[in-house]
Amino acid sequence: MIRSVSKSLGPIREKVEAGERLSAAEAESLWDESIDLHELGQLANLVRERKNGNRGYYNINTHLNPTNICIYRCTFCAFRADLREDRGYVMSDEQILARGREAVESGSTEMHIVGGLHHQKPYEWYRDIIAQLHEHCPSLHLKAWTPVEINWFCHLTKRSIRDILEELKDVGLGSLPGGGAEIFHPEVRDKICEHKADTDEWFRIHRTAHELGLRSNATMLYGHIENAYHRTDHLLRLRELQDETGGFQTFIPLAFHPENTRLAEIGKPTAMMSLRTMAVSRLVLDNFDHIKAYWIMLGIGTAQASLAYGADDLDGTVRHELIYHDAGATTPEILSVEHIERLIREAGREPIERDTLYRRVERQDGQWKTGEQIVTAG
Ligand code: V47
Repeated sequence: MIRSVSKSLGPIREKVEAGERLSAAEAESLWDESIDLHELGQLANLVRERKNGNRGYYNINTHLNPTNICIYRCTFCAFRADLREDRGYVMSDEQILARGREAVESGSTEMHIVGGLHHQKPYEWYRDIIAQLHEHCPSLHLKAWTPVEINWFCHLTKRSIRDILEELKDVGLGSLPGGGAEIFHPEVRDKICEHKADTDEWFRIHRTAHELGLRSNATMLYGHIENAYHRTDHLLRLRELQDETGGFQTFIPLAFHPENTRLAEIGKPTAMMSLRTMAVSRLVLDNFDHIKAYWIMLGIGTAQASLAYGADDLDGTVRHELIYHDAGATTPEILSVEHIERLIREAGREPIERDTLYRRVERQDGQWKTGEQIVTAG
């Protein structure tokens, strides 16, 4: 087969091998499709192995989306509903607690909680979801509410970010998930989600969370109307806050799923685009310990391949995911531990069950405990 001549990574390779940081121009150049994807992947893999050795992480987790009713109409979202729509729902306290108990019984160490901004629900409803779950299911780490919700709580209560986050932490909030980031650059953000928490607010909330000792994640929604410049800008903004606080744990590139959204005419990003995004993220975010390949939206095959293109984590077994499945994700709703471990082993990695804070989970006779912190180098 004749392949077109690809551009060499040249000086970028030398910099990465020497452990030096890439400039903005170098970072942007990595999106050029004439740069050989496999060479890029090899370089990302070097960083991945330097930081995380041969480990392939996963956790046992459950999702909870207490309501899909939302005041916002983000163009990429298939999950939201209006109050009067048949598909609109709000979970009762009993249903939420039943989910918590089911999570504990099924061995979950984490509950990932996000949802719509319901205009008739006060801040206290959202706060008490955390308080009640923490009271009745204290072993579950509650990774909950993105800056979009926190910003809404501040708006509802006229209280400061710090005040809200301190209270949520006191009642049981464990960390913040990475959602609501979408694309930070206003040229894109103003077109896809103009009303919700803006970029400065997103960063202010994560910075405050980190100052309060809460760890958090970050995401990037790619494969819609953004381009290489916007994606690079997104990664560089994250790298800057991470230099300042060190509070991010994981970066999760999220492949856009167009079905049932207002951007339905756009095709899904290809596997090649997803692998390139994984590799570029690993190379640019030199101060992030982990890059996650979220199998639910990547598809199982691409997620597994990502373990050789910079990613070190497959997220979890996952239960009750709605946001991507409403947008046409065809992945299963849950993977068994055996299945996820097999995927990691087949990729040549050693499966490690971790908790949300990347501590090794040890299980015996139906019980689990967290062992030592897994040390990430570099
Ligand atoms: O912010 C919504 C994205 C995010 C679509 O922190 C869509 O461990 C693709 O943040 N197609 C929420 N993406 C999910 C999220 C997340 C997922 C997994 C792990 C973690 C973590 C966080 O989902 C939203 C938005 O960017 N999203 N609709 C869609 N149609």
